[in-house]
Amino acid sequence: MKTTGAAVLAAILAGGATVFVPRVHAAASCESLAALALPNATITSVQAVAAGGFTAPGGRGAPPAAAGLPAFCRVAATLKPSSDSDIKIEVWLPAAGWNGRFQGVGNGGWTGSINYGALSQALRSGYAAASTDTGHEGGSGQFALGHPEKLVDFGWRAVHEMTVHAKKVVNAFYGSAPQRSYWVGCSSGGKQGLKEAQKFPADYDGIVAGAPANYWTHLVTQSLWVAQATLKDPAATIPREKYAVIHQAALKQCDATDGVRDGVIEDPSRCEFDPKVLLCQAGDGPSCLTAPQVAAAQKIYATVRNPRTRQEIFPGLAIGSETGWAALGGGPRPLSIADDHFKFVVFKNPDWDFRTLDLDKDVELADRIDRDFGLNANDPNLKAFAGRGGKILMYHGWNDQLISPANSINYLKNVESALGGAGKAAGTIRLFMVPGMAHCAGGDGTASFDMVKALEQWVEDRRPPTRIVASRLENEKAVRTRPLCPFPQVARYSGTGSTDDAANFACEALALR
Ligand SMILES: [Ca+2]
Repeated sequence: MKTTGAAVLAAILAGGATVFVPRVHAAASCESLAALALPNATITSVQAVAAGGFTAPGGRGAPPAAAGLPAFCRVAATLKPSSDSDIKIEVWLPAAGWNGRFQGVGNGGWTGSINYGALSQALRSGYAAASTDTGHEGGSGQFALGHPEKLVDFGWRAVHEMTVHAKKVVNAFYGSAPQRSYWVGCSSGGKQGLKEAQKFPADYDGIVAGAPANYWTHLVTQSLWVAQATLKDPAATIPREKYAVIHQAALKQCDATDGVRDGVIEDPSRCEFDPKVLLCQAGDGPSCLTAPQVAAAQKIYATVRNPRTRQEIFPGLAIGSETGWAALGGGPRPLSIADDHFKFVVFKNPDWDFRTLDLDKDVELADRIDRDFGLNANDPNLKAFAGRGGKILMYHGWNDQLISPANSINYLKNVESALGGAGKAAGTIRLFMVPGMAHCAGGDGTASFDMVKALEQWVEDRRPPTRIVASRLENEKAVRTRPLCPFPQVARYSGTGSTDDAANFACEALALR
């Protein structure tokens, strides 16, 4: 591959424009990147991958998203910003048709692996892209035991280091730096994106942060609060067969309040539902809840508070999320992501028992310890990022079964206060709630949408997203479309035409309840 710098120059001259014209071909050969010198980093392999030729390492095969990928240059490196660091990264560079942009992609849970699915998606759209395992292997939090530097890597350092090094690799390959850089992630990936905006505002021009796990210490507390509510006393355990019963009762109460009876609650915060309506008249039964089960359900919806100060720790799951309750409350063990944090980070004791979690002193301890590691990404001060013109597009499914959607609303409101009000903040950060969507994907709503495109239009064309059309796919066919609206707006049906067509809905701000 040879540079076509002359062709690029000719294109610019012919158009007389100052707009970016991406290079179609690389400036350097893929193989030559092996000799690239990066500080505190070793390039471990470079490989010119032919179209359709990608296979993931370790015999894991390629993820479905990687089928039929175009040709690319695959660079793997190990980064060591501390003596105990062992951060793996991969940078994927389209061999042709680079769109001039860089995309960092996020992970889930405790991370611990390169996200090949997300890399594939980015590559297919023409991006140079990078992913990191954040410095350890596997999805458990056990790596943190005795490895404080690895915990820092997981907390924030791996993503930042990856970003800095990946941009150098991009520059070396194409002979020009990326014109724009974007972060795309959900769950832990959403947290990683927000951390970048807070701590390294120059790393990205735009960030897609889905269902962010950004108030990590309090999120894991709420997860264990649900486990305590449902698993501590076997009588309080809600049998999984009853989730659908509770869900139907919630829908009966709240579905039609948005004007459309469609099995989806547009804004659960505008409806009240008390599972007490399901209390068994006598004994137990498949379509009712015993008194201890009612109490457990009430706790799942409840805002978790410090029992002494009554201060909010973390909001509860939303009305509508019931069919996903097994994730936090189905047992027999609590969610391991949450359990691991207290076992390996807070108490450094693999035998620690979640039943003993103290919502006052243990949460305070978790917060104090986190000051050294920075797993939390809830700093609302985005002034530096906003000052550079950076944009954040957040989204969160209302039926999220793992991370309360109200946490994203809380973070948005905190940023609005820090940036001088909702009006000013809307120039930097917008949140799109997704009715019916579960954690990052799936569920009963319209969970298929293109946040990256909406973000690019905002960053590059100065067109802020006011409405993002989402689809519900069945057998890869759209059976319903709906607009997603910038919070606090909701989609309102016009009253005529199909309720499966987004054209018959408008984003409106309703009076606060
Ligand atoms: Ca509805």
